[in-house]
Amino acid sequence: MSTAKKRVAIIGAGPSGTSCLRAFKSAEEKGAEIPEIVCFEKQADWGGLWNYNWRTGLDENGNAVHGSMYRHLWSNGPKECLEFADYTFEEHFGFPIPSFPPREVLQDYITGRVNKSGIKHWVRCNTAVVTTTYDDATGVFTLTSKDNKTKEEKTEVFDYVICCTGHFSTPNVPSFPGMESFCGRIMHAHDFRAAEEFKDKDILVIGTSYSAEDIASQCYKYGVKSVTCSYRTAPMGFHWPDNFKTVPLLTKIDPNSKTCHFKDGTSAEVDAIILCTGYQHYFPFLDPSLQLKTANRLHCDSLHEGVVFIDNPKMMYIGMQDQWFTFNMFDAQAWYARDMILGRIAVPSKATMDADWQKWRAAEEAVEATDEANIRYQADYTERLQKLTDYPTFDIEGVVQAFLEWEHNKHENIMTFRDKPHKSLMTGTLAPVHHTPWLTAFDDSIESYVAGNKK
Ligand code: FAD
Ligand code: NA0
Repeated sequence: MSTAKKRVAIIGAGPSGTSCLRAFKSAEEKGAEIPEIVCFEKQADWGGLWNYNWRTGLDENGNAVHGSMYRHLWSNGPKECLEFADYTFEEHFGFPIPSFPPREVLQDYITGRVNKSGIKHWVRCNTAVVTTTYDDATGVFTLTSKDNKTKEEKTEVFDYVICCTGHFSTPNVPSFPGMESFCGRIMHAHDFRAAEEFKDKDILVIGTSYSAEDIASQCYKYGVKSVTCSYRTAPMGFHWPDNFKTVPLLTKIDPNSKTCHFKDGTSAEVDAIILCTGYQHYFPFLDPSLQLKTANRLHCDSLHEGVVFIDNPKMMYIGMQDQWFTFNMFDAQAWYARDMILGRIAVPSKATMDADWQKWRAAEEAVEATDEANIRYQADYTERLQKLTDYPTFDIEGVVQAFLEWEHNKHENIMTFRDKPHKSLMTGTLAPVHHTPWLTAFDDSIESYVAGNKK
């Protein structure tokens, strides 16, 4: 059956959305007839949260700022673990570059692949999806979007919707007794933009995952006086510099003061509290019956193969998992979603999807609480999907080994792991060592990072 007249809405043009665009373009380049694609992006350009925005709170149009990205961010994992199998860093830049690129370099890489395909006309920038409903009788979605510039709304009909809006945008903000009269600054990681404001300050970081780890490290790099790291479940376990201390959870703050008390009876005076307490999956632009409700986990609730919304298989989600694998996992998911839409993969019955979902949930729950076991679970998932489509095969076990090497380097020295080179699983090239150690490298520009490493 021809799919030429079908219409697919992709919501969001970040890494997940651009993976979908690339997947459809790749099928077209190989001679397939593809549906009409419309990708809605509420920001002024594509790139998702890699498209840095200095704003916090509301944007220039009065909408919640999407980005949680900060100015001096350098990749937390080796670029070799997220490299696209169909577009290598070496192909993009023309020569090998080091392993932990700053934000701007990764943005250039993500958008470079899709720019090359000439498909930007599929993307409507500055256009936010405001509502999406599904009609069982007609079997189509009605989607309303709003042009941020003209404020005009447009309602259209689509056969499929792929939600690619990310899930690190709407903060999870717990409250602790005494916050209301704390005499310093309280912020969530979502609003952190640069570490300079914390130079010579005493800060309290709550949380133990990537935001906590990296924001604490950034503040050290930019001259913080002290960092107190507070954990709920377990400490981060790194060898931190001497001006760090680790304490259990914050219990209360003395009234009208900067004195914070912790579960072990200790206290600290701090100038700022940075809540690195994660994010919520939040899709207010979808009818409640289409909304994914899940925690940040490896096997999301309600999604067949982590992609297809079981209650309505024409609704799909990309990139909703807790993430070790990122860009190449989004690709594997996008190729899978595309092939379901093109009819190359049959949509299983609801009973089959439910049974399958239970199986992978049981497997997820049986995963040992170690980084290696979690990485392997996501590696197996990515490999399973990748084998179902024509997405180029790559050495996924090699990626696992690179992650383990990276974990080892972090535990050896959390301030120097970014100075270590990793080997590309796509080209076999060992990355050059960056010209300046991360801790003393204050130029995050693409010129310094890329051209500065050209031999
Ligand atoms: P996003 O990048 O968030 O993109 C979603 C897009 O959807 C945005 O452009 C947004 O404007 C758009 N959108 C949202 N709502 C609407 C709407 N209603 N209508 C239209 N458009 C909409 N991963 C790594 O691999 N390495 C890293 O170093 C790394 N660092 C990170 C640092 C931070 C601070 C955060 C928060 C995450 C980081 N990640 C990192 C993980 C990150 O999730 C992925 O790299 C990636 O950005 C996810 O892509 P996405 O397209 O799913 O979501
Ligand atoms: P993230 O660190 O923002 O990474 C998102 C953390 O919050 C957990 O430690 C959890 O503790 C804690 N927490 C939640 N509620 C709490 C509460 N009420 N009290 C105390 N602690 C609480 O979020 P999560 O979800 O990983 O951790 C939540 C993404 O951002 C990651 O995918 C990462 O890739 C990305 N990121 C990357 C970088 C870089 O690349 C930097 C920042 C963020 P507990 O007790 O549940 O363990 C450099």
